[in-house]
Amino acid sequence: MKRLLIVVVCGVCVASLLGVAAAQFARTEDAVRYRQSTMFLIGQHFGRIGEVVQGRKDFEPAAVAKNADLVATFARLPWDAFMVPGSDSGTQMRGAALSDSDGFKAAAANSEKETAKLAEVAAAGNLDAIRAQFGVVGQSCKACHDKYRGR
Ligand code: ASC
Repeated sequence: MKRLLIVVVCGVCVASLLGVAAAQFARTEDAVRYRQSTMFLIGQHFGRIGEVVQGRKDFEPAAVAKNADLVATFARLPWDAFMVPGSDSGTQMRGAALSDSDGFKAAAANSEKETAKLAEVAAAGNLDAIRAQFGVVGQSCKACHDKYRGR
């Protein structure tokens, strides 16, 4: 009985170590919801910065800095949720994100890097510099979407 317990416990430990991304989510649909929720939040807060850099809203440096900080934080979150096998089914995610996971991770890392830089630039409060880095972040979003997001 004791031996069986040890075997079961060890089995669970090994399974959880091997599971990596999948193990972080109880169900495939949790991974989908997690990344879609995160992307929604990124869109909301990046969009608010967009309204300012495009001249549709007044420039309030503290508000832009807060939004950029949130975008940089959220941009660190969703990538593992794309690495769950089968989670592309019925979503806008293309299977290429899984089959070319190195390319996907590189594109994700670039977005993390550029959003972190946007947060830094926004904290300094120069609108022209914010506008320029906003464009760089937008390109990093687009580069990934072009390859790994369906329409
Ligand atoms: C956005 C948004 C995206 C990106 C992308 C940048 O504001 O919702 O998906 O920027 O359009 O090219």
